[in-house]
Amino acid sequence: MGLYLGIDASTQSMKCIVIDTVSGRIAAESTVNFGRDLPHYASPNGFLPHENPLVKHADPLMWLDALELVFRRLADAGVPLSEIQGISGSGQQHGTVYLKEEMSALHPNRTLAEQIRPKLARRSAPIWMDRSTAAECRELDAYFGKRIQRDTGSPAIERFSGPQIRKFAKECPKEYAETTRIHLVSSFLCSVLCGKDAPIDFGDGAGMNLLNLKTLQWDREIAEFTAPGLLGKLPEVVPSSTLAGTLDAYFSKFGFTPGIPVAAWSGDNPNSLIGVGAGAPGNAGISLGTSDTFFAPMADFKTDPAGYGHVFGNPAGGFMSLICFTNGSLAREEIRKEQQVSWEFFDREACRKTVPGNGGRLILPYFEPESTPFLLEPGVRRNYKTADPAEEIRAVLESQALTLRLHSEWLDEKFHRIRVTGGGSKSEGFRQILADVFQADIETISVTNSAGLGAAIRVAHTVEGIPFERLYECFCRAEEIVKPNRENEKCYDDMRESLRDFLRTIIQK
Ligand code: XUL
Repeated sequence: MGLYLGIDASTQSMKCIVIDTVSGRIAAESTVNFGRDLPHYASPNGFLPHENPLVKHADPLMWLDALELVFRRLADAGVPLSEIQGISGSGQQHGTVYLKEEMSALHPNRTLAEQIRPKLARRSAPIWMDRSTAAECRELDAYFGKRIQRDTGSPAIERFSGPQIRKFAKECPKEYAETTRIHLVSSFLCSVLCGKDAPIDFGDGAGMNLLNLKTLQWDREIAEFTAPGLLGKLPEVVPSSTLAGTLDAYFSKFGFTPGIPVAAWSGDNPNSLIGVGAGAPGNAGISLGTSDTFFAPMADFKTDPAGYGHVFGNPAGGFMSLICFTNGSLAREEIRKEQQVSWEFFDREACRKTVPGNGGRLILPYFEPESTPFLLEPGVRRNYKTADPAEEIRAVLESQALTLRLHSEWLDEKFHRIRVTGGGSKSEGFRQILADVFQADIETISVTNSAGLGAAIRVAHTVEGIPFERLYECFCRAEEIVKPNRENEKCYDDMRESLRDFLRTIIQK
């Protein structure tokens, strides 16, 4: 028992969280924001500027500098890093890093960026926000049809890794041929910690359109079609609770004990599932961030007939679903500004002074192209003509909650408890709407960095065999619980029908 470190390498920041399995407390946290702390990378939002708005790449050296800085901050804060007993991490999903030399033991006197730079076969890494691979997705669709989704858990999707790799192989065949290893963000950073090549776990590997979820092996045929010789360039794929290696001696400069275990990293969504304490079937998580996501463990492997939901490996065993709604807080914030109201207005006026059902008002507020439902043309559509600001805000919250419910119904599961995180979860009024729409308890937890916490919990579980349930008890206890109001069930059942009809009028897919 002791201290375990979870690292969260997200789109805009690198964060650390240290848990203490003896006291059951969070022992320390530290953050590096790419825009604020590493401005020379010119990536205020985590990606490099590009003339084509569909291209979103990041500089992997920025992540390495951030890793050094976030460790330095932990050490400077007096955290006893020599007592850390194991490390794991979480990476933004789908991004790919291309290496032409094997990852090897680190040199103590050169920075990580200095020594990894010559190993990069491609100076930048496409990330999940990249939307420039539509042609490659259609090629995969044309060749494999429905098999891509049936076997990998997701249809060919622009932000996924396989189409990114195919595009690179087509456009830069020489650099692709020189590439000997292709990592995800998660397995790349894990390899750096270990000073040797690390595996990809089932959680993050499933976000590539390359992992066959029926065999839990790379799909030979899909890999070969994606890019020539790709199978030989992919790391091994393993269950999440696997030791990837041990900590390279390089990190003793921050005070870590070299040789401590490093557990395989995973993607941010699989880690968050664990970090909100929802790894067992019957639970679900909703993250209300810039985008909203709905994720839940799956009792059995199945795919979304509508093609929106994804299936990833659940780090606690089996599978999990993930559904991503691009216009989450993004839309809430735009409508808030349009109505010239404050966030406090949401709870005080919009939720208290209006009634559930809101006269049947529904709004589809898409300010960016939406992934669920798939819509390339942004636009705000309403089924009503008039609404005062409070009714307008309630319409957004109810429509978003109903959309979350509608697009999670393919899971065919009654959720009794849903853990919510992210900025949007601060509104009690929104939580009540979610409780009534799902007829489930809506719970918040105190830790905001659920991905980092999930990684710390996973390594404690992997190294010491502490059961997940015991770790959830310590670190993921519910802070506030909002109970559903049964009287509102019928009204939201009816509105769900109207929403489905309304969506049918605008769907392009
Ligand atoms: C999930 C997805 C994002 C990224 C970045 O499919 O694209 O959630 O993992 O957070």
